Amino acid sequence: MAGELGHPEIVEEALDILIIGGGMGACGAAYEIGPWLEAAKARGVDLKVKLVDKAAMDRSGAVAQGLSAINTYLGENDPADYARMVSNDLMGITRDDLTYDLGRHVDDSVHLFEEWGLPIWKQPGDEGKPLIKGGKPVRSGKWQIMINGESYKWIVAEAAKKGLGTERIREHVFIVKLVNDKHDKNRIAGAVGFSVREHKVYVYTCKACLLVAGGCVNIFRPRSVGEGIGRAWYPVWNAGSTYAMAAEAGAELTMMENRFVPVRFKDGYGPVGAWFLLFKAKATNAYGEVYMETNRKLLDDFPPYGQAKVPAACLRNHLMMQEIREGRGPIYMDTVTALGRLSETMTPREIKHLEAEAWEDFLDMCVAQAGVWAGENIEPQKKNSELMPTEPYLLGSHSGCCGIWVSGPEDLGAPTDEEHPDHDKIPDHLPSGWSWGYRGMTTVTGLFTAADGVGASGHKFSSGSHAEGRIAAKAMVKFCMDHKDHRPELDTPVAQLVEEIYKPVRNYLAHKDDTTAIDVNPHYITPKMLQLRLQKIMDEYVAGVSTMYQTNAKMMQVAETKLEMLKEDAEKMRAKDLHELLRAWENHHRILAAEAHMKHIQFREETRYPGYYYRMDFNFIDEENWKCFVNSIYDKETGIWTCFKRAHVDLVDKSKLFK
Ligand code: SFD
Ligand code: AMP
Repeated sequence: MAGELGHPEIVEEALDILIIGGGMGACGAAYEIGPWLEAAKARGVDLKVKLVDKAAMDRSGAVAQGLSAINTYLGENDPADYARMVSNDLMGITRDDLTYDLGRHVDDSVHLFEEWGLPIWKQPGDEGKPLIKGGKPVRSGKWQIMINGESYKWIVAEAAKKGLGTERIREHVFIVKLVNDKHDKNRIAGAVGFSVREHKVYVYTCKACLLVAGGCVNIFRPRSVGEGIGRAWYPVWNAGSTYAMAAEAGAELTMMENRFVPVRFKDGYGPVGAWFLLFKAKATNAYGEVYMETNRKLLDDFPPYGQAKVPAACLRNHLMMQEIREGRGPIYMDTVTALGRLSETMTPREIKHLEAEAWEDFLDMCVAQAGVWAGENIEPQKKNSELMPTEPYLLGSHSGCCGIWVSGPEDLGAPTDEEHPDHDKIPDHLPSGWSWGYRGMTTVTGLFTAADGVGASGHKFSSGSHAEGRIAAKAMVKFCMDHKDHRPELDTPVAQLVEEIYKPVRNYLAHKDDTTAIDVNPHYITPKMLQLRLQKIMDEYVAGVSTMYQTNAKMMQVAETKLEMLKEDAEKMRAKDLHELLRAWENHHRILAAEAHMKHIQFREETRYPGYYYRMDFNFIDEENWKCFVNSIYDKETGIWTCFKRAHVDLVDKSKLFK
């Protein structure tokens, strides 16, 4: 019967624009798109839009718990300097066109957040004065500003809902796959998904689609075990949907070898930025030695990036990991010295306030860490806390740059100024293959992305993700106007799509009575077991925590075979209810994202990111052969990944970065 497990109701909807996700990128798009839709309407084109989120927008995505800082606010800084910083932190291989473009737009989103009610810390004397009116923010670092951000996502989602209208939003629907066009396999025609609350399958057709479903978490075995297993740094519900669905649709991915291994407060995954930047704390080995000083000479092994005035995050990790490898752990954040020094000139009342800020940093964005402090009797002014490099994460908006290759802005090119060392070598337009008309469009016609989806950039964080969603929304409306007579047609019959989605349910219903123990069955595997298997493979062979982030070609050969077998077994995943159906499809997405990661690491024969991963058979940076993008295309029919190089060009002079 329709509406029961195994008999979903089918809901079909014809749209012009589909937004997949409800996070920072999607909220940016939802807010921005309104006026452009009005402009289109004024020209006689009434565009139908829908936003679909697997969760509830008020608390979905990476900002769910809130944040205590906005890490990208330029203010007085120059966007070219921002592009330089991003390039430096990501070891020289980023797209200056994308980062510069983001840098010149991001502040507008921050000004909106403040207008919508987000409290942004101000310098003494400027309290209550908005940024836009010249209020000076409390900067933790050159690019970061402090906020009272527990309700950050609520505030941003409210504006998005108001902008788009709740009738154009559907929550609790997980998108499983994109569908290409019947008449053009390199064009998007729609997407399919299912409700995680009701037995309903949704089939959308669209001319343009914004795929902003975040990054990828839980492909590696996490450090948390047993009762803490759900604990991770990036949100566990970001399951690689962006990368997997784009790859299956035929989009070119870029820099999927990149990962982020954040250093975090141990066990709770609490943020370190405020401690390093605002409180000026230092990290030490077990003997109180500051490894950033004692191990500084190790930076010389990785020219030219080791000579940067600010060493990249992966290189900072590298110096820390040396201590762990050589047996001088645990690593500590020296909170005692930092707070002690700050409080030297303070009144007791001011000291109490400072201590409260230390707690608030966690309470605003990582409550679990405050729980660890409380549970372990840690008062940061009296006792230092352990730090630990975590398991790897795939993302394109935080301190990582994996993602999808997109079209850059049309109005930017290489600098023509005579002082640029390469001014006579670079054409005054973007390098070939960097821009094809619609900012944020992937190599699949009509498929756009933003935020964690856009590769080869990074350091956008929450504010930049929002801004990039806004940029994409505008480009999508333009695309729809330019293609207003196009009629998308799905390349697969709806009944077949529904059967594909419900396969895990069919596996369960067909075989559930073969055993008495529901989780043990010769014909199916539970999503949980399959996920554990994926994590074990990635952890042990593709540079997870158990090998201290080391791998080589031979290990990846093993991983390749094991992943192939895992993919075969994934077809046998069971779903005994909608929750497991969600988990099953998240796993499919995770496996593809993991496979892309592995294939790219395999292809890049160097160690571009020491401290994130080490190719022990090529344990050096090879500027001559590998200062280039590694891109890939996946063929969903054959299951074959093709990796290739794309030339890298610096559009902004990077010499200022080095000593
Ligand atoms: O401390 C589907 N981030 C920080 N940014 C800052 O500005 N300051 C900070 O302080 C930050 N830090 C931080 C951050 C994130 C996290 C988790 C922690 C700490 C603990 C980074 C930003 O949050 C991040 O850059 C942006 O949120 C990225 O935006 P976006 O849009 O790419 O992803 P999202 O917000 O996670 O949203 C994803 C959405 O997709 C939905 N979704 N919907 C339908 N179908 C599917 N298949 C789907 N799969 C996913 C999700 O529900 C969600 O709505 S700190 O470390 O530096
Ligand atoms: P995190 O809490 O590690 O996510 O960092 C928040 C922000 O601070 C990001 O913009 C980081 O790049 C930056 N950051 C963190 N630690 C350092 C550090 N030791 N030196 C410079 N920047 C840092």
